[in-house]
Amino acid sequence: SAPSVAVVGVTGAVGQEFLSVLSDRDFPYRSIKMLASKRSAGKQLSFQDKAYTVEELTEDSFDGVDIALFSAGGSISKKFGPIAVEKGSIVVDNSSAFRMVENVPLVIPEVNPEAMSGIKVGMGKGALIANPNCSTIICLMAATPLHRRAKVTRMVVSTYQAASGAGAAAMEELELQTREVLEGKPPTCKIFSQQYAFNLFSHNAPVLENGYNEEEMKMVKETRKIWNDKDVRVTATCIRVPVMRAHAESVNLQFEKPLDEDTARDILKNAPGVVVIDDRASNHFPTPLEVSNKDDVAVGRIRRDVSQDGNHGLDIFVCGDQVRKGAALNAVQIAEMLL
Ligand code: 11C
Repeated sequence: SAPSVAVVGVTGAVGQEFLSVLSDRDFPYRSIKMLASKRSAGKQLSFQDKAYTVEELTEDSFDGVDIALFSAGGSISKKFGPIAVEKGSIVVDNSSAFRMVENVPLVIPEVNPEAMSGIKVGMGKGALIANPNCSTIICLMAATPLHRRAKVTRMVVSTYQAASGAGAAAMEELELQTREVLEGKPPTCKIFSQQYAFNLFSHNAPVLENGYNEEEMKMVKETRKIWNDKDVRVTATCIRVPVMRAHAESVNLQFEKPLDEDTARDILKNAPGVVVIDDRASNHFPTPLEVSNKDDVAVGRIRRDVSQDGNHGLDIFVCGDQVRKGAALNAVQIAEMLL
């Protein structure tokens, strides 16, 4: 029979998107629990024409739950993920809590579905599967088909990340600040420490001892784990830009084998979950607005890197909906593979 599902963090930006994606994809379920913090408990939600009351997340929430989709932050995942697994649930976790833990699969279904082989609803025990960071997912959706053909040896990423990556409150802050600045008022800075509207700044994740911030090091480490390639060299610079919900990334690739730009374009045109927008004549390439609320990641600006010898380097520009493919859609695709 269809699985029983729980959505943890259902009132957040990704939690709400879980519901839209489950509905859009007609995900089969026999029951669905809406879970959130005490603060949100009691709120009414409507899902597929049925009314639900948000329940407080507790240690007893997972009795009889087959699949638990978590997006309530790392500390909630750390506390309740193992409890859910203990109760026999398969947890698909959107936080960074378990991504780099050995034996926890870190999965992009189009890229490394084999990492979760054998994990299925009905196997008689719980399990944890981690959803990668949104910037990693969006980058690897485009880079992987090229990597499979010509083997990436080095990747240099620069991101332009949207407000949604920092949650619903950051999106509200961007909107509010935009109005305030236009009205000549001082911007309200609550989520971010500096003005966001009409500005951009280095990603708000903590800066580490090596000078990289956590978001950048996630791209480095997660790529190695997902590609199962500890030698691939990755560097990233992550920037927050005043865009509402889709991330953009400039990705420079260096290959072991030659790969010309026409072949790369053809490979990307045939890649699942990817669309190519690469119209040089009209200067039309992917934009965050065009991919917002879309499932596919868009790639364009596909060109030979003139700083590298022969056809051993390419530059591409990628945009993807951070809330959708970067989070909720990827997690629901993982859940589909559990059935
Ligand atoms: C952002 N990627 O866009 C981040 C937020 O590890 O899941 C998500 C952090 C994570 O700001």
